Amino acid sequence: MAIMTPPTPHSKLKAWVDEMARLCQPDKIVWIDGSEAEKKRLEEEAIASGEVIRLNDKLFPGCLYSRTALNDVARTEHLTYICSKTKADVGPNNNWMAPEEGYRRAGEIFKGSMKGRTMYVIPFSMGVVGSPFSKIGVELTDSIYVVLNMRIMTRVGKKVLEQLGADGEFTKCLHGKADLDVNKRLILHFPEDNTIWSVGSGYGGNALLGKKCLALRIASHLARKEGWLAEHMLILGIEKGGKTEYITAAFPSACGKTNLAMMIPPEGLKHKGYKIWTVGDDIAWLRVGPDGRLWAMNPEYGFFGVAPGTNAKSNPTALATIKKNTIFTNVALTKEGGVWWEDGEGPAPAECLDWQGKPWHPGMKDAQGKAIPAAHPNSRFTAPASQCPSISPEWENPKGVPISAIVFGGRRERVAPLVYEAFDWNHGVYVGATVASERTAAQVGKLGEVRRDPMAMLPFCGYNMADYFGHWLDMGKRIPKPPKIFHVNWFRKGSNGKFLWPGFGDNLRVVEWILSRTRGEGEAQKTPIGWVPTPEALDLSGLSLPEGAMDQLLSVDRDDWVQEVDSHNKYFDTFDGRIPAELRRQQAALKDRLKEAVAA
Ligand code: SAT
Ligand code: MN
Repeated sequence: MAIMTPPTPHSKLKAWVDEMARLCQPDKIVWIDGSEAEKKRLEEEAIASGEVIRLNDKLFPGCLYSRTALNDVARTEHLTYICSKTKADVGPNNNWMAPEEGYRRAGEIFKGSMKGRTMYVIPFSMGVVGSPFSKIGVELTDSIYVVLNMRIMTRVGKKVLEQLGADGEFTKCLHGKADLDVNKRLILHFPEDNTIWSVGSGYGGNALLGKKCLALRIASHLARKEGWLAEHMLILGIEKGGKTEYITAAFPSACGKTNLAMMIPPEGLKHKGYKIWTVGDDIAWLRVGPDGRLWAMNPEYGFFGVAPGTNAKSNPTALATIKKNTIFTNVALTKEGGVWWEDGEGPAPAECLDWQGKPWHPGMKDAQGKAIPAAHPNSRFTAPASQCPSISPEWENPKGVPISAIVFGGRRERVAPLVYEAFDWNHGVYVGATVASERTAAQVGKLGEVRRDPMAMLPFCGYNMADYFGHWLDMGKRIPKPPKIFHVNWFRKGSNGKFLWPGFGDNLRVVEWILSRTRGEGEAQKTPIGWVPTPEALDLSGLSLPEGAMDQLLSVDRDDWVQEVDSHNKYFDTFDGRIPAELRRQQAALKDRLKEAVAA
């Protein structure tokens, strides 16, 4: 085995790399330093091996194109486990495997799996290197694609090793492609050992271990221990009149977090002079600041966004961000060496190669007569956050930004109104704990199926969600000046089956109301479920909605909600008596309010 002298005095790190190399038996070990020269070398190697293709440098300077294996296109939640000591510790929201069994089963797959391959050692920091709020991980991987993506999504290399010093704490992350066989795929988290083992997948959330695995599953566990919150949230700054206020928002995967984080004010509100600043689009780490407010930081360094649906209307900021130095995965490849996806820019190319590498032309149908998409619905771009035209000047502030409002949301055709405000922190935790959403292409499974996705963390909470709700309730006691909590639903449909709300930039109208409420302004009416804007409270200038749309959007249907509130209790029942009493109390209080409202 070719041995490069490890560029670190950290003996535990070196010993662990040695041990993992003995297990996986790579031909070579390469320590990632994060330099430009290294990037060039890796890209050339990956192009030579056919793992990636360079796009036309005139159209897409510095961009790469990649395809995953056909069975490896989304997170595989059914193969994702939390390996804590007991099953009760991980709850019904996670798959559980005993730690010894996890190491044994994955170990068998890892064994010798890097023969003939290189093992890359990627020291990475989630958060600004050196911030007391950041966490360091080291990922070992046999995938150059993973290395190239991690270089965009996290801060990597020499500076991280320097920060780690001789004995710093780090999360041990082992990743291997093995045979990319779904039957030999496991994504395992060992919170008690601060360790992640992922084998058999090369896809984003399964393989870029800094993201969902560390920054959410392991971090949520650490956050509970250390008294903070690791959340599946975007962070957004809204500037007006020289003052910037910040909100976070938690939506399930592929429900528009990236679009909201990069939104452009709609024409009708232009005269107000808003400027939107992007701090993060997927993950927020939140802590109580010395001023008693909640402060949020984005632990990531790039965006891993859904490509289909990204166009000059939906998200011009994202389009500008991905013009250069971006990796495209599972989109369509055009003859000119460019990329295309459904609902993207311009008409479909007359011919191209689809995400599987097969010739494609518009109008192609499968055996069932269903349109064959050129790009996979969960195809992605990986782009440096620094390239985003709306990136906040504060995005690398090691302290984060102060949060005025927390927004929860899901994708629901019915039931949930466009927006409502929780009565207080504990009620807000209840609202977050009972979020439901229709399944999207970001997870393997049945599209459209409604599932509870509390705080958009269902697939990402590294421990029993009942205890997680308890932690949220606890945090409320520790934040002297808590942000207000809201719920939004951009996806409500009218009786004609069409979306009622235009979404995208027009969402600023809702955000504007949310911020006004945090300042004690903004008109609202009290409903059983929370404060809902009065019909005049949202500034709709320049927006023409169909007759009656606003009433439908803001309506709280009692029958729907009576059913909804019963299903909350059934959901809570799945936690074997571990649900905090306060949430049961909230459920009963909501039920009472609904009864009173019916009687009134
Ligand atoms: O694939 S990822 O998990 O990184 C993206 C997502 O599902 O949110
Ligand atoms: Mn996400």
